[in-house]
Amino acid sequence: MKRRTILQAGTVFGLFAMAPQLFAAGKIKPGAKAALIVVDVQNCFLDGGTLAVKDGNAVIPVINQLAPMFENVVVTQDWHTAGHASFATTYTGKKPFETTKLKYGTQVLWPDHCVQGTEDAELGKALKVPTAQLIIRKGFHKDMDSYSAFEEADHKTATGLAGYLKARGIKTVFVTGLATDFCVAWTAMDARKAGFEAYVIEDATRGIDLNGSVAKAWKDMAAKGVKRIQSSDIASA
Ligand code: VGL
Ligand code: ZN
Repeated sequence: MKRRTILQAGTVFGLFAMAPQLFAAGKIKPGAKAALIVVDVQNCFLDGGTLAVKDGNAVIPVINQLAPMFENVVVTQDWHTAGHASFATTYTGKKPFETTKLKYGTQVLWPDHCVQGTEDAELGKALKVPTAQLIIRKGFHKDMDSYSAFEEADHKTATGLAGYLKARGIKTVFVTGLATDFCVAWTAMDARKAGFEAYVIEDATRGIDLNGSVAKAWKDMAAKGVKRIQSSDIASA
């Protein structure tokens, strides 16, 4: 009994010793080697948008509160061409939320959304992340989608985000935004693939949920070592 207590205490001590900057009164302190990634908080995914995510606007106050706790903030925008390969209207006889086979695999077909240069593709007006250092746009190749902020749907074409983060000495990413089951999940999992530690801040995300895709996304993310936390787990510097 006594021996066991000592072993457990040792393990906890070990955790603190390995990553002291990460733990402060049980909270995570992001620090200089962490980045907040704000995924696709654009009009298209907000109330009244072309692909509005249910309750999507609820992520905005949470992200606005988190952003000042991070030294590094990256924002993404879904940024499609007109007639994009992910739009149902590009194909005859296809409806939104059906799928088609493209060169790189199965593609869900969406309503036309987030077209480059339109009001629909602008960042949500209520989003306040003035300290963001990079806005990365994705999904701009007409024939290929890109849910992930790291690589496009062929799982080969890089967006450049991994290189940018690595060049800046960033080791950990905290992913927020829309939608949990598509761009947030793919971004978090590709962050792991690129060698980053990855957290998803659950209350700073909302999902589309096609046939249980939110539950599946959490399961897939856990399998890849993505950690699921709440905004209250983060401490300001
Ligand atoms: C997204 C569907 C299509 C997303 C983007 O941001 O999660 N979802 N394009
Ligand atoms: Zn899209």
